[in-house]
Order: sequence, then C-alpha cells, then structure tokens
Amino acid sequence: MNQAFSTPAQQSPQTIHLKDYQPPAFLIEQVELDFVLEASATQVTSRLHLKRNPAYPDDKAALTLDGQQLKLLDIQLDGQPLPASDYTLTENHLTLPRPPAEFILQTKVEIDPENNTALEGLYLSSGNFCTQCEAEGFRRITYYLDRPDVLARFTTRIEADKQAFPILLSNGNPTEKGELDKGRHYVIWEDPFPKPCYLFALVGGDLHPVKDTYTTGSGKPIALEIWVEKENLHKCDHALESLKKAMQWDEATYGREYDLDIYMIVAVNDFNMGAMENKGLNIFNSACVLADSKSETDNAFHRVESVVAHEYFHNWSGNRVTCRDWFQLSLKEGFTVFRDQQFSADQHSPAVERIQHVGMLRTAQFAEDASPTAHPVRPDSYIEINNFYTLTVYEKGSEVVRMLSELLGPDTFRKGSDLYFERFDGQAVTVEDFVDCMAEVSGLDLSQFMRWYSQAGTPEVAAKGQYNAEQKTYTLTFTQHTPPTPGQKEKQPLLIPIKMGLVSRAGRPLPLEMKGVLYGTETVLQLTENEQSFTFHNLESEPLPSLLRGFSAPVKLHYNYNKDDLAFLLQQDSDGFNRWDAGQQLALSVLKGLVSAQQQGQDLELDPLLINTWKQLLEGEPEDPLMLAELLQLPSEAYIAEQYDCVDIDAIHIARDYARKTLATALYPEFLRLYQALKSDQPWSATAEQLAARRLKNTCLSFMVVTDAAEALQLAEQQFQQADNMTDQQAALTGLAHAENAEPGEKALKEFARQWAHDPLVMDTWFSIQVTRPHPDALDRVKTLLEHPAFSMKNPNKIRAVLGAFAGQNRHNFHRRDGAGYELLANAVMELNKTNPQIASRLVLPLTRFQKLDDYRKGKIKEQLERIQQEKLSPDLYEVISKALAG
Ligand code: B3K
Ligand code: ZN
Repeated sequence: MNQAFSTPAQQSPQTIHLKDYQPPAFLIEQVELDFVLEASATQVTSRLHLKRNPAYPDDKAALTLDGQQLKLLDIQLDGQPLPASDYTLTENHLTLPRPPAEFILQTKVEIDPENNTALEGLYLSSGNFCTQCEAEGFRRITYYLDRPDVLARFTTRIEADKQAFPILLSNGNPTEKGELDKGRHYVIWEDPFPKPCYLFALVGGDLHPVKDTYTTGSGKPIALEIWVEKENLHKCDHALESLKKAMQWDEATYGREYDLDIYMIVAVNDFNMGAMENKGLNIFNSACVLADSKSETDNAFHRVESVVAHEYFHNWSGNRVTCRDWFQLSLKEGFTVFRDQQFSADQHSPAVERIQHVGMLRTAQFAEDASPTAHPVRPDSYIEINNFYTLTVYEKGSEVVRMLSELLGPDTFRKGSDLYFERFDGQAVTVEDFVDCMAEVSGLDLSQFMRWYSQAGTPEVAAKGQYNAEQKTYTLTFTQHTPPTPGQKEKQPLLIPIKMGLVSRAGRPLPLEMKGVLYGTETVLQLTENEQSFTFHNLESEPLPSLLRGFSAPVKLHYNYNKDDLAFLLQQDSDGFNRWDAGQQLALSVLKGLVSAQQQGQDLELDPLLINTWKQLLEGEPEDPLMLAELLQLPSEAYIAEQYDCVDIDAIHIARDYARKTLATALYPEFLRLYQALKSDQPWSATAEQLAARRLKNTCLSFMVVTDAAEALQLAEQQFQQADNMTDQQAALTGLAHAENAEPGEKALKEFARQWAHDPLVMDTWFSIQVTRPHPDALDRVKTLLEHPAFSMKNPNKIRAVLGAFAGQNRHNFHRRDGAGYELLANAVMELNKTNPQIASRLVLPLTRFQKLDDYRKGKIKEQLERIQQEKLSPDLYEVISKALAG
C-alpha cells in the first residue's frame, strides 16, 4: 500500500506561513518528461532546464526539489552522472547543495500508480492511468519545484502498451506519435504555454472520444474532445454543449478566447473532487461530466454545465494568470466560482440561482466560519493545503468578488478584469494584484475592503428603523460586528455593501432621497463603521425596509420584522431573492416557535399564517414555477440550527417534521391539484419550462407523500414506474423510500437497483436516498450498505454517497444521542487515513462542528476525535483533528 503520509502521530507536522513567502531560488524554463507506463512500476525521466532566479537574494543557495514516494534510479547533471556526494535525498526532498547557475538536471524515478490509493499524482482508475497534481501532487511523479510560481514549458513523451492503453494524452498539442517493439507505442505532447506543474496532466487508457469543433470569435477553430469509457459515449452531449456555451460566454462577457488548438475533457471514476482544470486536458470526476436524461437528474445536468464552465473559465482565471503561492488560492477559485455563477445566472433564472447559492453559503459556509477550522478567504497559515479547498475559499471568496463587482458596477468591473488579465498574463500573482486592478480602474480606495480577505468569521449586521412622522424621515441605523475566530479575537469593521429599498405599506417601491440626492428606488448603502445611520427624506408614512437585496454581502442580517411584515414582503418585494428570503424568515420564526413549544413540553400547533401564506402561493396559475418551488421549501434543519447558540437537535427535527406534515395535510388538495396540473405526457426535454414544471411537480409530490396517504403513495409508485427520466424517477423513489410506511419504498428500491446495477453513478443516488431516510433505522441501513457489493471504500463518490450523505444530510440520525453515528464516521475516517488522507480529512468535518451542541453530544464527539488522534495521522487529518480538539 502507498504510504500516503510520513508524519508520526506524536510529531507535529510543519506549519507554513504566508508571511514567510520567498521567491524560488531557481526557475525552470523548460521540462522534458518521459513516461514509460506500467501499472506498478512506471518510470519517469525528467530533464529540468534550471537557472538561478535573479529575484532570489542568495546566489549561492542550494537547489531543493520536492519529491515524495519516488524511487530514484538515476541522476545526471548536464549529461554526467551526479556523484552521491553532490546531492542529498530525504523523504520529501532532493537537494543539490552547490549547483551551478544554469544547468540541466536529469532524474529517472520509479513510481507505483497501481497502489496509489491517495489519488494524488499518477494513479489508476478503472484500469486507466490519470493524474491529479493540484495542489502538490506533481512531487509524487518526479523531483520538481512543486510550487505555483515556477512556470515552465512542458514537453511530454508517453510510452505504453498499445492494446491496453491505446489513448495517451497530455497538455498542449500532439506533435509526434509512433509504434515501438513488443506492441508498444508512444505519443509526444507539447504545451507552448508556460505553466506551474499543478496544471500538468497525463492520461493513458482505453477511452473513446466524442468530438466537435468550436470557432472562436477571432475565427480560430478549436478541436473539442470528451474522452470516456465506451459505455458512456451516449452521456457526453450535454457536457459538450455546456463547453461551447461557456467558451462563447467567456468571449462575450470577459473578452477571453481559448488559446490552444485542442481542449480535452477526460472522465474518470475515482476522483477526490469534482474536476481539475489542467491546461488543455481537464480531468473530471465522471459525476461532473456524464449526463443522460434517463440516468441523470436535472440537478445533475446543472452540475455538469456549471463544473464544465468553471474548469473552462480557469483557463484564464487560474491558468493564464495563476497564483503566486497557495495562500492566494481564492484568487483563482473565488473569482472562477463568481464567473461560473454569473454564467449559470445567464443561462437560467438569476433569482433561483442566487437563492440556491446563498442557501448553501448560509448553512455550510457560515457553519465553517463558526467552527474550529474557520479561516479567512486568504488563510495566513496551513499545514496541509488540501484542507483549504473549502467553502470559505471558494464560496465566500466568490461573494467577495461579487461585492467588488457590485461596488464597481459591471462596466468598470470588466475594465478591471481586462486590466488584470492583460497585465498579469503568464504570471503568478496575488490577491492584491487583482484588487489593485479594480481600485485602479474605479478610483476607489479598496484598502478597507481588503479585510474581507484577511478576517475570518461571518459578520453580524443589526439594523433598526426609526420613522419621524413630523419630519417625514426614516433613519436606518446599522451596527456590525464579527465574532472571534481561532487566532483572531479582535475584528475591524468591514466595508459592507447593503443593497436596499423601501416599500410602502401599499406595496409600492418608494423613491430614496438622502441628503437632497435622489437614488431611484434601490441603492447600495456602504457600511464602513461599527455603527452608522442613513436618513431618508420625504416619506409620507412609515416604510418597510427591504435589506440586503440579492444577498449583497455574506453577512447575517438581523432586523426585527414581525410575521405580518414578512408575509407582506413575500408578496410585495420587487427583489426575487428578498421575496424568497422573507418567506424563509417567516417560516423560521414559526419553526422557532415550535422548537420552544417542543422544548417546554407543550402541544405543537402550526401558526395558521404560514398555512395561509402557502395556500395563497399554491392557488392560481403559478407565474414562475421554478421560483414557486423555492418558495415552497422549509428551511433545512441545518439552517434552523444556525439560528441558535445552543442547538437542540431533537427539538429541531421534531418541529420541522411536524411543520412539514401539518402543511402537507392542510394543503393536500392544493398540492394534489398542482401536481396533477403539472403532470405531462410530453417526452422529457431540457427546456426551462419542462424543467421548472418537473421541479414544482416533484416538490408537490414530496409534500403529498409525507402524509402517508394511500393515494399519494400510489401516485408516487405510478410516477416511479412510468417516468421516462431520472428526475421524475428519483423524486418518486425518494418520496417512497422516505415515507414512514417502509414497504412500498423497499419494493421500489429493489426494482431500482435491478434496473440500474450497471450504472455506478445511478447507484450512488440509490445509496444516498437510503442513508438520508429520516427514520430511526437510517444508521443500520448505512452499516448494511457499507457491506454492499456496489460500495467501495476506494471510490470517493461512493464514500460521499453513503457516509457523506448520512453525516451531512441526515442530521438527527447522525447526531443520535448514543453516539453511534459519530462512531461509525470515526471508524471510516480512521480507515481512510491510511489510504486516502484527503477524503479522510473531508469526511471528518461533521465531527468538528460541535460547538453549539449540548454537552452530552459534545462529549461523545470528543471521544471519537480523541480516538482518531491516537492513530498515526496524515498531515491532513492531524491539522483538522488538532484544530477541532483545541477549539
Ligand atoms: N482546482 C481544482 C481543485 C483541486 C483540489 C485539490 N485538492 C478544481 C477546481 O476548483 O476547479
Ligand atoms: Zn476551481
């Protein structure tokens, strides 16, 4: 087995600090790589053209190359064997203490892809060779300066058995290929763009392409190729269409064209995350590329489109302009997430896209911000950089870029991005470089804004309104504070943009007049102080404020609305996001009432205001079915939990479950009517209308089945049998499998497994549906499924489908009082620590979110964390566990 780490439990691994950044002592201009692919003994010969870096202060410095789990077979300097006295070899480094100023270093190493279970570096997935080098996987392939600020031109020769590995791919353009003795062949690839080694990629396997071409705005034809296993060839059209849309969009929106002659995407089954933007050769988790309406849901289609676009956008935001060091990760990730969110908003409903992103941010990212692993968008230090591919770096990072774009306005923001891409093309840069471009084109002073990058935690903003009838003024007073996070006790005030409007009691948007200036009916207030007031003039009566429209800043906003105000805003607000949010806040306040009733042993009774509001929503022809489907979602247990300092897991579950059942029962006729109206005999299509109808119809069904009414279960069974697409089939299956009466669900699950046993991605959803069953048998099901022949601890998708889904989406069962959920997760984490540290350290995160739990559960979790700590931990887990136990 590949030892994926090198740190004994007792010895703490090294912490790396942003403040210690130094440029590299050497630069590499050119790299020639030669791979002789063999499953358990691949040989890699590398020729590095090295030169002292004039920007490095010491011109006598040693050359230290990174390298891990490499067997050095040969080493030569300028064509001469290097004597052992001229270099030292340690577990993680190859050092030349006295190197010349300019030379070629040739090394030959042997690596073992077959036993590489960490899925970093070169490994085998379903018999195909593939690579993952970001962040520091290249050092598992050859000795190198494995850091993003060393940019080199790569030439890659790949040699392999032709029958087993007919397809050999790498970055750039293919320049030569040929046959060799003994049934072997080779291909040479050349990438003309200098790049950091984290963007290197290689694929070797029995893969098949779907091909197309795209012509750029300037008339350059680009070959597009998606490479998959033969049985998946019919699942590639959507990814290909998405890619073309993304290419076109980036030209139209950011003026960015693609640069190489060929763009390839390869789908692999074993992948630690979603996808990877290697130059010209993206490698994707098959779950983020394959989509067919029979086997994938509308949500999966959406995921494919947005991940394809995200990786494509990296070609500029990440590849052409890259990061100086890994602390700057959000420079490429935050910006690219922002770009992919803009793209999705342009393809679909902007309000619904925003609602879904904010939903995730407010539950998962806010929880991260409040946990022992909280860190700024640009962290100050890390032990293992892989632990920082987080919601904070990605999603909050995107919010920070979104605020910049709001502050500058779209045209100036575009000028700023043009300047950034042009000025830094081919360079490795910092967050400051990006923000400076935005400051330069706008003339804004963004120095206070920079705190968003360095301060962790979710800011809390409280707003109060005061109407003065005599003077006809309305004053909004805001206060802001950011709670302490590990290592950051004191926080400075941030620049917080609050997009807002005032609504009259008749539902009219009111003109905003401040200090004699008219701002139309919507403006962005800039909060810069701990406390700040804004006075609006000429208001005939007391208005209702609509604050933080479109979620204009990633903060928690508190304003003391009463339930009637919220019901009113839900009907009247002109901002789609805020209408939805008013509905969420209304439901939250009702749910909080139920939670306290439950805690005090009172009978639960659902506020009729919520039932009536929903009734109104359900009556009549829905104007916007997609939006209506969002309005008909109750806040999740995770989001309800976010409202409390001390979380009562059971009371929250009972309260939400009661609200859901009561709404479903009270509004059953309305749900049924709408369900019937939306059912269609049309064959599946991807149109926006059909997609919205499916979403709303299945939302109705999800409520109907919780009543356990025989009719509802029958309708679900019918839908399950008759569906011509996975969205409908899966929605029906979930309804049945989550119903209290387990029998129809069991039958459907068996049938589904028979139907889809051949398709691993569909089986992933089959696993997830079962482990998220909201009944007490869930944990036993997880245990049974871990033994299922289709489950594998070697496949990250399966681990996420079973263990990730259980811990993340079946809250009250995971947090069982007896601690069995925690123990189960800890066991899996300890097993993965030995094989796949990256996945282990992701999977353990739910065990680090215990701050707000009751003492009993906290104790149970700590027991498990301490049990894990007894193991010989990878740096990945060491970092997370030690932070959790200190927090
Ligand atoms: N840049 C990659 C993520 C790499 C993760 C390394 N642990 C995918 C992306 O964000 O586009
Ligand atoms: Zn990315």
